[in-house]
Amino acid sequence: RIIIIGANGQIGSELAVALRQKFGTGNVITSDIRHPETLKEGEIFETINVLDKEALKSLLTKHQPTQIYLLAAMLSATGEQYPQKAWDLNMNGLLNVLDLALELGIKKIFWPSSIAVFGPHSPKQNTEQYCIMDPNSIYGISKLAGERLCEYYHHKYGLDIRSIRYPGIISWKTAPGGGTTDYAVHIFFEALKHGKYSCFLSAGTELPMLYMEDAVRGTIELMEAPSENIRIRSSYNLAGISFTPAQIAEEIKKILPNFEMSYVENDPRQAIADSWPASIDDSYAQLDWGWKPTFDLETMTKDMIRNLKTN
Ligand code: VAH
Repeated sequence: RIIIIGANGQIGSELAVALRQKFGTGNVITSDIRHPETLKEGEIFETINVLDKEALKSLLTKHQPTQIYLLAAMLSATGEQYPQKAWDLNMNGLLNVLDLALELGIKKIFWPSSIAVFGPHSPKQNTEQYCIMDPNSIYGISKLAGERLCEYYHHKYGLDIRSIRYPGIISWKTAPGGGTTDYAVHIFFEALKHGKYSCFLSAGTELPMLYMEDAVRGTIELMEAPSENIRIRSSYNLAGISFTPAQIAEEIKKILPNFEMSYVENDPRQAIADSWPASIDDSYAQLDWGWKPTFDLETMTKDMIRNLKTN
């Protein structure tokens, strides 16, 4: 039995689909702070605020999950508008889950970190698993602190918690909320709706990205791997596709020749993006649990446009 906390979000909503397919709809409980608009036959949803530890304890006691996926968090751009709230949600939400998992004997936990844990002095290209990490966004700081907590709870209490440093995730089903990499999702919606997009990052801003299908598959592969193979108990680097706004615009133009791309200067998200790596070295994930991406920029672009046109 699995519970997903933060199931309405960009990643949570698609993990819910994949986990229901894998384990059966009745074995996956989705939860978030607000009830979703639609629920299909047999789907279980619980409204929960991950900061309300008592409510969370009764929810976990009621459903007795063997796995928790904690996807509730405030992302980088919104975090810079409400730093105290971002720290509170990202840190105390995680602490509540870690402590309750210990108290209730819940075996396995997934918690997402991010390439946002790297900062201005981290290597920019092929950023290694272990290197200088000086994040300067509150989101990145909370994710770095969260990684340290996860590793600590594993070594001190034997908690089987697993984590991935997600790149920017690109998907068409649920729009992301408040991220710096969201341009790479918005561009597709705008290209199809208006034939043009005004990008809030500069043309040459290269960032590590990952298509949602690869992200969901990789997450479940990590969670299914034998515990003894998992050497990294902070969070695994994971690489997908690195590209710039100019490169993805060119790829879209191959399918929509009239698409027009323009750029907005001085958006606050530019400084966040400039502090992050351009590409990631994910050799530990490849070695420990056989990770490899399947989508490249061309196949992702085709798949995004095909799905947005038909859904
Ligand atoms: C964000 N999409 O932009 C998230 C992610 C690496 C980026 O953490 O904040």
